[in-house]
Amino acid sequence: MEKDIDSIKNEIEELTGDNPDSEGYGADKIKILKGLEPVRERPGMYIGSTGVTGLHHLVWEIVDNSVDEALAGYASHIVVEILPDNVIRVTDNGRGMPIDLHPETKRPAMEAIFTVLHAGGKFGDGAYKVSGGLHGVGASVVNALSEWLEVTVLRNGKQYTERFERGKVVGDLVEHDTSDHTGTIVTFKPDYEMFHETLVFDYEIIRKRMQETAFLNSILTITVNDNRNPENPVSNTYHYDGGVKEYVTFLTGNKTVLNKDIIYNHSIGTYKELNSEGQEVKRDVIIEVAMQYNDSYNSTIYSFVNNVNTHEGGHHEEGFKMALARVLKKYAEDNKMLKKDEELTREDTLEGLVAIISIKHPNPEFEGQTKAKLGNPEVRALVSKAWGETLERFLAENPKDAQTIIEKCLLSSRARIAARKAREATRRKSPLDSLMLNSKLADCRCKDPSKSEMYLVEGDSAGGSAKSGRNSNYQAILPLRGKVLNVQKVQLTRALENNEILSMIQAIGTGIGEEFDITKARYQKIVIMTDADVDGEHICILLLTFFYRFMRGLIEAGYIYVAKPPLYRIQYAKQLDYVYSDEHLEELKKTKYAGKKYDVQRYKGLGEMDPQQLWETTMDPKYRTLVKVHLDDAIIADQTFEMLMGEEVEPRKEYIQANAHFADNLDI
Ligand code: 28G
Repeated sequence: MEKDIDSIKNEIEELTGDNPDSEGYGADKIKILKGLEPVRERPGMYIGSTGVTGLHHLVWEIVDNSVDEALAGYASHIVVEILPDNVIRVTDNGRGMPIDLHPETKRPAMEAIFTVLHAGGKFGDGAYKVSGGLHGVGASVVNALSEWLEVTVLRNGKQYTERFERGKVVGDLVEHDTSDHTGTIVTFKPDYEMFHETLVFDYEIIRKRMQETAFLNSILTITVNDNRNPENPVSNTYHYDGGVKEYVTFLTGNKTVLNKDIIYNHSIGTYKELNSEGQEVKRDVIIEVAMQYNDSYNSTIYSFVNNVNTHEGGHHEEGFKMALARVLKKYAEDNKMLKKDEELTREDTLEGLVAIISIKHPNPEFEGQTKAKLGNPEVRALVSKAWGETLERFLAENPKDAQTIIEKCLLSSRARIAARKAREATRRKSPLDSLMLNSKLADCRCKDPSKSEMYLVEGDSAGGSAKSGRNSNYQAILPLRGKVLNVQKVQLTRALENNEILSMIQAIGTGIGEEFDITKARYQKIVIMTDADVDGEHICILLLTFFYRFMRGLIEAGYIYVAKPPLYRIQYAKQLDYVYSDEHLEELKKTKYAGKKYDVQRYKGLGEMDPQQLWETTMDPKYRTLVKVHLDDAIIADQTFEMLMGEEVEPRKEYIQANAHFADNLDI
């Protein structure tokens, strides 16, 4: 039942009252309306990637529609379920998508939402379309990338269902039951033709994101279920009356707080912009900020725009930091709290801080490497003004807290000055500059960073195989001794004293921390290659955490990769396949190797492969699978690292149990 573009446009006109071809249908509205072919041709353009991140984007896109319905005031509860076979079902108790039939085509209004691509479009003037994820392309993209998708609408006392396959209408809307409430249910199975890397949803990724969404929208209750294993169903329900304030409390954990009451602002700022007709109109920005100091030295600042995590910051975060530094500095000066020669810098005011900045903007611009940075300049002054006033008032009303906070900032300031002096004194002796390193790096011949790769390989024996198997023209190998680096036993700062980590920093060439310079990178591909067991996982987490904290630019530039070595080798006579997932192994047994006396070898570690095998499966650009590390992944690694290192035993136990498939030879 293919549709031509004109009939689609007619439907949109009918649905929204807008004519896509008319004069007034300008840049602020849906620009291009198309069928879904482009999505299947270039899925990455619409969901960022077809890897694990892209797979989960499908869930965010659907859930965001439920969140929009909740923010519009009609829904309060969302349920997200992973069903057997990695099918996703999302349910909300909103009004139910409109299903009235188009007078000419006689198709339900909801159908267009799932079959028409709103390419490059923005949503109606002034509305807070919480177009989520980093792409905000909606239900039609999910439909296009699903083997099948079913929508059930509860409305008018009835239940209606329509089914799609690979984005195409395959039947009519069927009325099949009564219902005493309203809502929408979307069920879909991602298409294996589109997602080659994995079709397996990660409950933790979904649970965390839904918990975050519940923190950011206090009206919502969100339930997350994993029903894939009938013997072990998992369920979590989140509702936070305190919203972002509760988020701050959650992130602070059991650290000692300096100000007992969380400092909080909830307000509306307005700015002017030109609408599609060129008239000046006022727009509202909803601002919510919550913050509390604790006695640690970390600063945890999370910012969001329309529920999208802006990892790369932007003008809302800048406005917050500006106000913080300005107001604290002025308070300290006015109250004569600074000794002579003392001053407070912005950095000093950030230590020991937990803050959430969440704004809702009708027209957000997302910039940066990962489109996770807010580019709207007007927001800076709005947040700075709102937060400055709140903070000023808090300090005036709570002089005891004010004094504790300023003293903490001064402590940071003194520590920073002392550290700088120490660094300057030892700089010449820094091991990074010296030749005393006994590096095991086997470098490549190529000196062009854009063509050079470095493999960080766990274990001496795998390192040896990698050195023999590699193409030494452009592949460098640095073996890392796993035992030394096991995250459970090593503090991150101690990693800096580790010879192999030092060799790695030296080999990469960019320097670390404040001295980091991406243009000095000697390789534009740095590949982490570890065993698929719990130690390998830990080393990978440590390295990602290390890069995230000390060499973040490498991640932002997209230079960091994780290699996926095969888990199995299946062989029958001269037929041979390397297999990278359990699902694929099962598939091969039922197809290609069915009825044959095949042999399956399970690789426990890289060390079990000979140089030739390692080259063929994991290093040869023709066959290897490399997963590019995104900032999100590194943030998750960083949090996991904190958890593994932290004092609480319970979450660590849970993590290890959740990763029990690695637990062949666990050493806790
Ligand atoms: C369960 C998974 C995902 C949704 C609704 C409800 C309405 C709706 C959705 O309307 C057209 C575009 C914006 C108004 C609106 C129902 C008005 C009256 C709705 C969802 C017209 C779409 N009755 N619930 N869309 N809108 N839930 N959950 O998708 O202007 S999508």
